[in-house]
Amino acid sequence: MAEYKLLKKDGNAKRAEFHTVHGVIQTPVFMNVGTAAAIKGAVSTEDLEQIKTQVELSNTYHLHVRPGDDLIYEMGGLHKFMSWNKPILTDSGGFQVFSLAGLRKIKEEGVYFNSHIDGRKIFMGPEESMQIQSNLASTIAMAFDECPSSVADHTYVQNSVDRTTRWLERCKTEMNRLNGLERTINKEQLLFGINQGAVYEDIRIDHAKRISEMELDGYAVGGLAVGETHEEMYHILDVTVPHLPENKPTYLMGVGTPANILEAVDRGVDFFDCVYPTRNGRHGHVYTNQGKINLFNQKYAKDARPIEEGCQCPTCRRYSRAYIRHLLKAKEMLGMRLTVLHNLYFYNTMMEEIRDAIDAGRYQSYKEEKLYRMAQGPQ
Ligand code: PRF
Ligand code: ZN
Repeated sequence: MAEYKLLKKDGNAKRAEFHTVHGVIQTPVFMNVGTAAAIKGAVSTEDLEQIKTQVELSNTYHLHVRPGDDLIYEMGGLHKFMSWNKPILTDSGGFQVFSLAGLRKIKEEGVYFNSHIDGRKIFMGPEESMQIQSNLASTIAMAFDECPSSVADHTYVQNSVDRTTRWLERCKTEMNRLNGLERTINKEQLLFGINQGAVYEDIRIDHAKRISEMELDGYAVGGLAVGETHEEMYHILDVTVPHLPENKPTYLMGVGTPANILEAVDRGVDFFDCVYPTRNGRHGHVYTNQGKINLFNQKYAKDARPIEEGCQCPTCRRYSRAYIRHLLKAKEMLGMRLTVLHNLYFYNTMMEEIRDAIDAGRYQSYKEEKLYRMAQGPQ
């Protein structure tokens, strides 16, 4: 059984340790996204150990389509397959099916859709998602949910969330069954439920209360950062998080910018994931304490400074903005690798600062200063 030890609260910000079979996660934590069991940008598992990564995140849907979860099961599970022995969280496929797959049909039993790789017809429901995640043998499996559009009407969202709740019950039953099977690689696989409800307070709160009674290992807030404003997102967190169990991890899915993370921590969230640091890095956008800079900009052509003065990441300890800019422009793979390593290190280091600030009971002043500095703009 996993154990969530709440070490300290500073306002609503939580500082905790989450003990799993694959080691202890210090929270608040940013999980590094490796959709298809690889961090995009030629970042290796060895690299992850250099840039303070605590949790790697992969996707059920992508790995099911290619190379197949049965193949990964035969190879001994995702940890062995990618040679990473720390915690792995797998997203359930629900969200990826809705955002990626072509033609799809949502039914009570699950979702029918076409693969984004070869167009073949696939069915995924709560049981299938749990079976795939059990084959992958991740540390934490996510419940199979529907993420309704941020502009869906109240009736649609209410019906969708009711179905997501029924799916969650099926996920829990199936996960318990799978964890009891002899063939299962990780018999202590954990299950996080997902709160939905778009921007409707009443649906969010009611759903949070319902899933809180289900004794899950953690609780995610899904369906945010999908088109609503930042203020709407913060408001939904303000009203929803207080109805989720304080003595369990709270995970805000797919969020976000450094500012989003600072605000969400202040509202009690302690797990995050987002493609921004990797995606932005691949496009030459790198984070500094004075905000993001674009290395394609001509003004960095002869800039001998590292991306961030004093940064201890493998990139900044050795390479200049000018060199990385050249690599990116020449489309050398090394360029993306160096920017992604810096960006992930930046996020992981910010999370470390956040934890230190909560420990010291100075989260408010840390947050305000960090937000102020990042808003100053680059030098
Ligand atoms: N559900 C799942 N994964 C997700 C989301 C969701 O709502 C989001 C929304 N930001 C990101 N990833 N299962
Ligand atoms: Zn750096």
